[in-house]
Amino acid sequence: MQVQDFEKLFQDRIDKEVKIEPKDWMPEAYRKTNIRQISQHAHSEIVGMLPEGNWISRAPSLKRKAILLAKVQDEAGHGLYLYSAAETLGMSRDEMINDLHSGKAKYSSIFNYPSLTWADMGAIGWLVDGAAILNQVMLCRTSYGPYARAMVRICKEESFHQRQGFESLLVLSQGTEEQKEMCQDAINRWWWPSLMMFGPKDSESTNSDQSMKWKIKRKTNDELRQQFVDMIAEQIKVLGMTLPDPDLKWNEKRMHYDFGAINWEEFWNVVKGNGPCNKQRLEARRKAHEEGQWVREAAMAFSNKQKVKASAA
Ligand code: FAQ
Repeated sequence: MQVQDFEKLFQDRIDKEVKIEPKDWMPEAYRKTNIRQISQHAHSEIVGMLPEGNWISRAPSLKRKAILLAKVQDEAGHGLYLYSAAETLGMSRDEMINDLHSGKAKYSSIFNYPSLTWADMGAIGWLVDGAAILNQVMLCRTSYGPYARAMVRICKEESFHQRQGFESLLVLSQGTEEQKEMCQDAINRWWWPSLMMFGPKDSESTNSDQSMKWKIKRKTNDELRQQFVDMIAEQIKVLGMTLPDPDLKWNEKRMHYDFGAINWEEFWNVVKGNGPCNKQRLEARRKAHEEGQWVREAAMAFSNKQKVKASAA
């Protein structure tokens, strides 16, 4: 059979909603784009622990601390599921991590913004996890089997993350004047970067067309972004707060909210490594990796010992 025949059979399977599994034939570009997306997703979960990790020791109560700690641990677990899913496509975890540390691999722009106050923990849970969920619910049906299955588990945890964020902001929104201001300020700072999480607008999205054909993505960046705006524009009413967008308005004709222009220059600047915290985030990850070297060595030594024992038995 010619390559074109394989490609046709492959596309037929995708069109029939049959999942692609690690040992199946796949076009090299399908493998590469999945490695790119899944590893970037994994890096985002791991780097994404940093803005919230910053507040674990300063949470205002034991209850809040336990919730935040559990959430940050969940993100670590998500990163590990996703690295495992990407490894099934033939790239080693070491290579992926080297690419993150060298700045070659991307991770979500959102984690390059600072978490300045306690209210940021609520805003991250509500807005950042809220945006992540919409994207990830779609990915539960992505065409690559190991990625889709990882997403099912991840989504269950993400919905708890979003709820705890909303509830934390709800408490602040009903508190003192100072707490209300802190709540509004956090929403103001996280709103626009959250909209950027969905990626460039469709007309600028280099990967979307092919990823939609291969059903890696099921909805475009702009479709998901609109879904997010429609959801949050309603939820904010419960908080009695406002979104920092004078152009946000229900459009009866479109049956969607209209919203203002996103600052794409800021987005690309952050993606290229020049956001407020890019350098700090990568330094923190490199340091954690170096400091964990002895743990990896000890684990390898233990595993080798077990293998020797097993072969002697
Ligand atoms: N940041 O052609 P497209 C989370 C890049 S998880 C940085 O549209 P694509 C959980 C893109 O890579 C959040 N770069 O790309 C959590 C591409 O460059 P490349 C992460 C971005 O892949 C919560 C170029 O721009 N979620 O938050 C961004 O078709 C709280 C052109 O873009 C995922 O990764 C961005 N925002 O669509 C953790 C979900 N957007 O690679 C802790 C999986 C785009 O060609 C605390 N990923 N770029 O050099 C996806 O669904 C997709 O990759 C998109 C982008 C939708 C992000």
